[in-house]
Amino acid sequence: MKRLAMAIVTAAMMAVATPALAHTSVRETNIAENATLVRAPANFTIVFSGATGLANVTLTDSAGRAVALNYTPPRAMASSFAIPLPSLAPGAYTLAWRTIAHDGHAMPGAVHFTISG
Ligand SMILES: [Cu+2]
Repeated sequence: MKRLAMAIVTAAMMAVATPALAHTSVRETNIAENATLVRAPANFTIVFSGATGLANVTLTDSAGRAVALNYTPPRAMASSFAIPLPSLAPGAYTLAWRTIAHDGHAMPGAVHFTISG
């Protein structure tokens, strides 16, 4: 049972890391998955393998409450984005986004991180 759960988690992580070939993939984020940071950087930066549309970005705390972001995605496609972050209280957060590929398909992505304070 434990093995199965691990396999599912691994598969889910791979699905995030390697989206379908026709789509852009995440090259780099300045906050690594499961990172623990003393404080939030001024911006969350994300670099994709090619130009993509960014439909929306959300930040939620460990209780699932939305943390307000002062950010509107650009209308034009781009290969990198910088999302200003507010100062964050210690706790666990999920930064999630949705990109729109050239073919119109939406691709979700997320980074989970903890602010240790
Ligand atoms: Cu597609």
